[in-house]
Amino acid sequence: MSGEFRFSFGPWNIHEGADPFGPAVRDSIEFGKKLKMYRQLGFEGVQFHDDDAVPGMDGLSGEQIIKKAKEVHSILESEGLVAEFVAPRLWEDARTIDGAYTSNDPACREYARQRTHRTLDIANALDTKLVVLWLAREGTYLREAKDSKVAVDRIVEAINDMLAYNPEIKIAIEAKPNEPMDHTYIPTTGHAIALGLLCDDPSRIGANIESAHAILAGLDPSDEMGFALAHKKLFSVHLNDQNGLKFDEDRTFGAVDLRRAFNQTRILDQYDYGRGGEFVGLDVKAMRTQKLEVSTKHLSNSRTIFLRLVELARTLDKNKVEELIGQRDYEELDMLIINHLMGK
Ligand code: XUL
Ligand code: MN
Repeated sequence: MSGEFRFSFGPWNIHEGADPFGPAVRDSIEFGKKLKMYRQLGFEGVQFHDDDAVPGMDGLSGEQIIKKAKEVHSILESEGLVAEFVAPRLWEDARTIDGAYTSNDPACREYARQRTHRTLDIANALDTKLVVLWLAREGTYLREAKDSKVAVDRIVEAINDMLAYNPEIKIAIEAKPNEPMDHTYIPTTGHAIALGLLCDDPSRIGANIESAHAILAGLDPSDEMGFALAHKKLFSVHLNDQNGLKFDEDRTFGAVDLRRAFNQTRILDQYDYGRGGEFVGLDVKAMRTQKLEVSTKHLSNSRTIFLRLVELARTLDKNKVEELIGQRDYEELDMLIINHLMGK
């Protein structure tokens, strides 16, 4: 079964363990070394923030940025890897403190626009047509501080500008309800798809669904995926897990709630996710307690769990499921699923 899915992750998923309350606990692994780990871990797709590919890009000219991104593309080729997507990192610069596209300050919005153009140049140099938009600070801590109607208009304007800048790119919006903001303007997949309908070419706007983000919105990730699949909008996924409504934990896929993970693999497999070239993307972090030499297990374990759950989805007795649905015996259906997950 393995081999039907292509897997991806971003270099930030191998990290040093810093959190808001404490510094790094592991040494950094140099970018080139991380790329060498991809194939060994069973991955062929690399997800990028723009400055993962071109660090310090705000201090470089447009030409310098493209040159550096092309160098990264050559390294990818030599490692047998491809870039899945590039995402503008619009939440660290001082000019994005109050949001990027939705900032109240026109000079800050202009910075975001220019930075996004460079992101698209990088995507082009890395030979990917997919751009992910995690709209990190497009929200508020204080409802009265920004106008939510104007904010949506401004995000639409920014997306239209991207669509016009490169007529070939597709944009996957990664919805998240909170963190770093109290509330964001695009909290769920439904919001992302509806936002796309306001844009100049809705066919080029879809979603990147992260399991943890859906859970933080109080939703079931597999239902979010079903919604996107029904709209033909599931451009990518960020599989991981999450223990309740707290900070974004980015746990190993399936490590918290195996059944919830099973339902995600089941719907993805059932509706041929990946056949159109989509990657099974992971956005997982090693626990802070993990020692450096074993700090990539969360990635290979997530992949293994995904593939085992695909097998379980395929070996589930479908006739029995249909029969129990017909009888409306959902208690027995519940037991069937539990038994199946327990190997009984
Ligand atoms: C944030 C998050 C990001 C995006 C890419 O919660 O998931 O890493 O996936 O910008
Ligand atoms: Mn993510």
